[in-house]
Amino acid sequence: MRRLVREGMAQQPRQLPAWLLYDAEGSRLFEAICEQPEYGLTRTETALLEAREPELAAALGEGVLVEFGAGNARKVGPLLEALQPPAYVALDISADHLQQSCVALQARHPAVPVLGICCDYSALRQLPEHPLLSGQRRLGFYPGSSIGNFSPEEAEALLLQLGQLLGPGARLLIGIDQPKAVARLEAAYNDAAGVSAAFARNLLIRLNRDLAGSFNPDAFAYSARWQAEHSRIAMALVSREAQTVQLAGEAWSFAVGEPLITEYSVKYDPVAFLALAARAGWRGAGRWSDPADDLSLHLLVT
Ligand code: AVJ
Repeated sequence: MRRLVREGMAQQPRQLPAWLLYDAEGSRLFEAICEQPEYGLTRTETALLEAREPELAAALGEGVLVEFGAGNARKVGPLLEALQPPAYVALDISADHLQQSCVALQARHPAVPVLGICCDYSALRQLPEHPLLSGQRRLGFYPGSSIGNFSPEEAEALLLQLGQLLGPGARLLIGIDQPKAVARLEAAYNDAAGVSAAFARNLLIRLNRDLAGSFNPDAFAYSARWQAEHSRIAMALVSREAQTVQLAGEAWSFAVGEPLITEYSVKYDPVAFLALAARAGWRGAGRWSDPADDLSLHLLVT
């Protein structure tokens, strides 16, 4: 963490890995974002999963279900009911959150063995050995457009790696948010209640705690802007003044107006996403969309 933070702070513009946003408080704030009226992604995708559950389950077929970045694991319910997989594996960076999610999910679906693995899934090369996983085909579930946190180059490398982790016969059901009206996009990442801003500022609080930082969160203004040339929302904390901050044993100075990028959220139209997936060895085998065509669920096969 110390090394990644130093590398990110030395970049121009400064940018920290998005998974750092998800300490216990960050995970709680992200769930609150999902309930804001401006942030429709979670509601829309959940409704789509529920409405298309029989088709999605039939298209996925048999295998152990592996979810990347499971969070509260509230989206996988319909698939678990329809598929009754030999096991469900939840991967997430936030340990306490993951534990609670798995316990709650196991109670709701007693017939499916639930395994939780706390990790940065983008750095995971293989699943640990486990009797429930050996000799089983693996189905990936990667909802929420979380892959949008990665640059297109990183996303391509990640899809390649997920294919290797899932192994022969792998299938991947992935949720992708699409470009839409700029006003809607910017409002989704800067809600009126200020939850998105609190989520970003919580990163500074986390760094103060975990890496002996001296950030004053109030000395940074939150900004979420659509960057059309990159088809992404850029979320940043912008220094309100010239200031120097201690972090990880070093001093970092910010000019007035200098941003610290907290995350990007890249949006892909279906054609662009399938081209990216193809470069990583995946073929599109199905696409489901909501009535407004705001987002897609893509089924990828190897
Ligand atoms: C979890 C990456 C999908 O980009 O929409 C939402 C993160 N950050 N609001 C997104 C997020 C602020 C979210 N992902």
